[in-house]
Amino acid sequence: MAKKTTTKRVVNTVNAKVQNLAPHTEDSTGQMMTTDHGVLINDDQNSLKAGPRGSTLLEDFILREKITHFDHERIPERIVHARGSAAHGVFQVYESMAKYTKASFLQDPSVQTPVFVRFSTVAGSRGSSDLARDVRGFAVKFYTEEGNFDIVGNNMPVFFIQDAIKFPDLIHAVKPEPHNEIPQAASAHDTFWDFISLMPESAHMVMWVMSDRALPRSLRMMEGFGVHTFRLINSQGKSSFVKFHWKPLLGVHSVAWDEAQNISGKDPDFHRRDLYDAIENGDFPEWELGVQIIPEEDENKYEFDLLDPTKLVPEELVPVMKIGKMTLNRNPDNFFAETEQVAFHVGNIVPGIDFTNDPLMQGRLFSYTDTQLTRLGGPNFHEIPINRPIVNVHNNQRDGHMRQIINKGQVSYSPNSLGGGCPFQAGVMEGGFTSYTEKIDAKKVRERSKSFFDHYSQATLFYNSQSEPEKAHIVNALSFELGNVKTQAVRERMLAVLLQIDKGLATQVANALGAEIPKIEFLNQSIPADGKPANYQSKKVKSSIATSAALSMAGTVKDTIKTRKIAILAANGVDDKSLTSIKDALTAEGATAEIIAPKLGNIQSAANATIAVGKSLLNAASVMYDAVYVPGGANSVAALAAEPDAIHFLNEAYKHCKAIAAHTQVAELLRYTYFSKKLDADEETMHADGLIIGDNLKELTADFITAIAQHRFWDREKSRKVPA
Ligand code: HDE
Repeated sequence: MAKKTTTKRVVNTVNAKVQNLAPHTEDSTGQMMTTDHGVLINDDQNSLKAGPRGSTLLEDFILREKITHFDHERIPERIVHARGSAAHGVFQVYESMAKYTKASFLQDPSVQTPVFVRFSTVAGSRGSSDLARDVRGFAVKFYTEEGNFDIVGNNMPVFFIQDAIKFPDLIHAVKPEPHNEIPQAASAHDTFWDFISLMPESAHMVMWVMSDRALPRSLRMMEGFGVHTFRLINSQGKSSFVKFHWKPLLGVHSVAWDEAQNISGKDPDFHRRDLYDAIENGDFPEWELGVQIIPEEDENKYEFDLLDPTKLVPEELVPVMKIGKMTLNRNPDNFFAETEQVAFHVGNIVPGIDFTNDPLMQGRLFSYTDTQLTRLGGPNFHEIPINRPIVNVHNNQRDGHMRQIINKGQVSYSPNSLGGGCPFQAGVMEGGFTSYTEKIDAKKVRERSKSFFDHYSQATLFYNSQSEPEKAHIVNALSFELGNVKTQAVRERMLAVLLQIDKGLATQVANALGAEIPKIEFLNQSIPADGKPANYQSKKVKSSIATSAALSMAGTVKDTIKTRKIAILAANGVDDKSLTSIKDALTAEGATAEIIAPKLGNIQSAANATIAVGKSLLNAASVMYDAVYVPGGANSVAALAAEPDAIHFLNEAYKHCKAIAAHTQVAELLRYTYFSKKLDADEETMHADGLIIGDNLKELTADFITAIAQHRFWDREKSRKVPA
C-alpha cells in the first residue's frame, strides 16, 4: 500500500499562475512555420494546384488543415455576459481574517494570491458596445493554494429577481426581441419593460440600472459586489454571514447618457481599450476587498431577509470592513485563450467560505458548470490553462472530449486497494472541504418566503439617497427607456410601479411620456407573477434608514486626476509656455494630455518649436476625454476658431459637464461656443461651473487640476441645454 506522505499542499503562490500558464504559451518569434502536426511549411501563400491556373487539389493537406481550423475558430458566446474584458493581477489581505474564516488566502498578509478578473456587459453580444446601459459583470478568480475561489459578481449590489427559476424569463425579456433580433445591447424595448412591469421584485434593481451606475466612466472606476449573502467559516467551525464588496481606489465615476451613446459610435471598445491601455502604461487598477460581516445570531435582525438578493445591507447598518487589495497588473497575452475561455462559477469555493440558501444563488450553483459544457465543448474545461488551479488536481474523473492529462495507472475509482487507496480523501485538519452543517427542518414547497415580499422600500431608499443630478438622470433614463416602449399598457403599468417608489419620480416620468400617473395606489394589488395573489403580494415595509450615503456616487473619491485623459486643442502658433507648463503639470499628476490639432503630424509653436500632434480633430472626439484645455497663442486660437469641429468639441465637453480650461487669449474662440455667456460671470461662479479661464499659468493649472478631479459639473444640466 502506498504510503501517505504529505498532509498539506505547499504552493508558492507568488507568480504561481504565471508559471502555471508558461508551458502553454507560444511565441513564434524567430521560428519557422509548421502545420499543426509540426511539419515545416515551405509555401503559405499558394494552394497546391494542377498547374498555376489549374484547379486546387484535394491532396493539399496544408490548405485543408488551415481552412478546417479556421472554420471552427468560433465557440458559442456566453448566453449572458458575452462581451467582456479581462486582466491578471494579485490579491493581498491586509491582516489575518482567521477570526472569521479559515480560507488560507485570507490569513497571511505576505502572501500574494494570483487573480484573473473579467468585466462584462450582460445583454449585448460579443461584438456589442462597451457603453450600453447595462449591469456590468465583475468576476474574480482567485488561484489560491487551496484551489480556485471565484466571486462572480456585478457592479450593482442587488439583482432583478429573487428566484433562479425566473432567470431565463428575465434574459429572454432583455435580449433582442426574437422576431427581429432588435435592439442590440439595450433594455429600451417592449419585452424588457413588459416583464419588469409585471415583476415588482425587480423595482430596486431597476433603480440601479436606470442610474448612472449603468454607464461607468471606466471599468477601473466601478464598484463590485458579490450580491448574495455568503458564509465565512473559521477553524472552530463558527459561521458568519458575509457580503463581498470591491471598492475602486480611483472612486466610482460615470459618464453622461448622451456621452455613452456617442462613445458607442466613436469607440465601441472604450472600456476595453481603457483597461488595456492603463495596464500597459503601468497605471494598475486597484480595488479594496470589503466585507460586511453579520453574526449568525443576527440573521433575522433586519427588516429585510439576508437571503433575498433584491436587498442590500446598508453600510449604515453594517459597515464595510476593508480587508485587502487587488491590483490588476498584466494584460492577457491572448484574448481567446484567456478572456474568452475563462470559466467562472459561483460554486467555486474553498474551505472557510460557504453558500447560503439564497434561492437565486442556489440556481446559479447548477448553471455555471452546465453552460461551460456547451460553451467550452465538454467536461474538461477545467484543464484549459486559464482555468487550471495552481495546485495539482488528483481525482478519479476521467476521459471526455479533449482530455489533456495523461492519468497513469490502473485505478480510477475509490475505494480501491490496487492503487494503494490513492488519491486519499483529505481530513479536515489537512484542509479537506466540509460543508457548513446548517440545520434544515422544512417541508418541501414551491413558495416564496413572506420575508421576500417587500419590493419597494429599498428602491425608495436608493432613490432618496441620490444627489439631485443623479435623480434627474434616473428620471431621464426612465423617460428614454419607456419612451422607446410602444405598448401603452406597459408604460402605464411601469408608472404604477414607479408610483410605489416615489411619487415625484413617477410624476416626472409620466410628464415626459405625456401620460397621466395612475390614480390608484396599487400597493398590495400588483400583478402576481405566479398567479397566486395570496402567496405573492408586494408590500413596502418601513426602512430603518431614510438615506444611505454609499448608494450615491456624489461623495466618491474626488482628489485625484490619475489616469484621466485631457485633450489639449492647439494649432500652429500655439504659445509654448501655456501649452507645455500645463501639459507637464497634468502629466506629473498622473493624467495623460493629448494634443489635438486640425491635422495630424506636427504643429509649429509661436517660438517655432516642433510639437507632435496626438490626434486630429477628425480622429478625436470630446467624449474620449475627461477635460479640455485650450492654450494661448493668437494664431493657434484664430486657426481653431475657424474650425467648426473645435467649437463642437468644446460645446460637447461643456454639455457633458467636463472641466474646461483656457488661457485668457482664447476668448476669441470661446465667443463662438454655446456657453460664451457663462464667461461673463465672476471667477467663483465660473469655477463652480468647471470653467477655468486665466493668464496666471500657476493658478490656472492648480484650479484646472482641482476641477478635473471633481469629475463632472452636473449642475450645468439645470440651466440652458447645449445643442452639441
Ligand atoms: Fe450569471 N451567468 N447567472 N449572474 N454571471 C453567467 O455563465 C446565471 C447572476 C455573472 O465573466 C453564465 O459562464 C443564472 C447574478 C457574471 O465569464 C451563466 C443566474 C450575478 C457572469 C449564468 C445568474 C451573476 C455570469 C453565462 C440566476 C451577480 C460572467 C456564461 C440564477 C452576482 C462571468 C457563464 C464571466 C455568467 C447564469 C444570475 C454574475 C449562463 C442561472 C445574480 C459576472 O451560467
